Amino acid sequence: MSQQTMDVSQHYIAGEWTDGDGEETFESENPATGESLGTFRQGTEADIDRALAAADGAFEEWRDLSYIDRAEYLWDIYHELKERHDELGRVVTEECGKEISEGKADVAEAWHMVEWAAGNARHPHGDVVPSEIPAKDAYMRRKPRGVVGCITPWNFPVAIPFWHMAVTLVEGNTVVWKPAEQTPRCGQIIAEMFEDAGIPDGVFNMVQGFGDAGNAIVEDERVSTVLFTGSAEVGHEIAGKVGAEPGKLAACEMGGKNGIIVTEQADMDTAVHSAIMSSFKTTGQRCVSSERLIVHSDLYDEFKERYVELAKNVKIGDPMEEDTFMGPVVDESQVEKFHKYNDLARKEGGRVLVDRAEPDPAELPEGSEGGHWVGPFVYEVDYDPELRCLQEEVFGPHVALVEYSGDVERAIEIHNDTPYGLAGAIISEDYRQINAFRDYGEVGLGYANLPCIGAEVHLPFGGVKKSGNGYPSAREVIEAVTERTAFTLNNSRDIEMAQGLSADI
Ligand code: UN1
Repeated sequence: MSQQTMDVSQHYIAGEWTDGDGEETFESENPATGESLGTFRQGTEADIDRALAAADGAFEEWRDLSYIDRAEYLWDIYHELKERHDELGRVVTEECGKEISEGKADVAEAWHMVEWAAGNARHPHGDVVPSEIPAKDAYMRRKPRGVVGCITPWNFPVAIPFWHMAVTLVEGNTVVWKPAEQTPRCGQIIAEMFEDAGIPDGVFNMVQGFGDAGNAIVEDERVSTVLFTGSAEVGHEIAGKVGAEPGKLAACEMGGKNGIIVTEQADMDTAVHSAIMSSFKTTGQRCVSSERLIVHSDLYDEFKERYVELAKNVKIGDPMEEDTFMGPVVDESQVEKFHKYNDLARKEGGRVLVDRAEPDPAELPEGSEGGHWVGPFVYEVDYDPELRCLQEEVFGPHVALVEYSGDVERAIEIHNDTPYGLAGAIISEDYRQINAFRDYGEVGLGYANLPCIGAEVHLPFGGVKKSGNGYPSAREVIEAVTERTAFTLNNSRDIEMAQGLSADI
């Protein structure tokens, strides 16, 4: 039965929609209004167990298909994502609150990833390696690892599931996926797409739910790789657990306290626009959003004036409207965290420049009383490595301006002074400064004269330091979901060995 006709949406396990084991349900909520978007079954450990058994059982047959046959299922989904671009973009916006151009971009990013993964099926999948011995062929081949557990966040509820799953499936693994509890409807629609594409039963399984369901995936011995994108707290816990089990892998991409350096050689328009985009798009809720702007004293006052002017005026409003710049944050816990960090910044000596933290209800859309609304909070603070407001991720439109003087090395030092290292940017017309940041900026994703958001899917996406261990995304995910076999073949009857080793007995 189609999921759309059910009162309570189900899990998709072993090619069937099922209520699962538990009695409990939860609601998906529109963060702009608080309205319910549907009721969903809450997955239990027993549901995860069944899903893993299905994935495990389906693995051998799926693995034995050709890459190209496996990719065919993904091509169907690619076309469906494209055809339903506007409609799905609206679903994304309705469920996670980001404004509509971003809702649609989320869907586009998903099909870009599917295109990359499915197209990759016709590319070489290994290396031919020279041998010391002329009669020997040597090469590296990839093999799927088995059952892959995917745990994805709400802020890219369509794109990130495909970052995890598209390459993973084309490589011949099977999947158990837990969508974010804030965006179960996107999870359900994606599961329907896999069903419509006719993917063999058990190859793709989706269980809705919370942390306990995610944990059941992480801890199960049938899972060979865990892919996680989300908070640092959960990611570090997963990495710790999985790391303790030999043979199992985790690739986790977590948050950041991302910074933008504006040097004395910056073009001011580029600086101001890059900073505004990086701090306020998605209402500051990208893992790559920038919460620190490190600006040279020569142009600090001018930058501050222009940035503050824009921050005071960006449109907070109905995320479904094309001219809205920022919508709500996803839920009340995000609102509380944001206010808590704004208070902390004040306590730590932050001088507030823009305080739209509680936006005027007059500027908000109808029904906003039930929603989760915040707005830009911008302050300047004297750099001090002890300040928590410069170290800890807020995940909201909370931005510190920090003035520096001296050379670019000083800016990079301030930039690197956080436990994180996901994304960062430098705004400068001087290639030497740019290259210094490229070489010494502690980031997985570096940008010059650009916002530090908006990575393309075929680039490696992941962080250094506490921002990640591994790349649960894009091109690099292949490393986490495949085994490498170094295979050598002797074309002669003589056994000749490497390093001059004799085979004489
Ligand atoms: C995230 O915020 O978790 O680079 C992912 C970007 C997007 C992905 C962001 N392509 O902004």
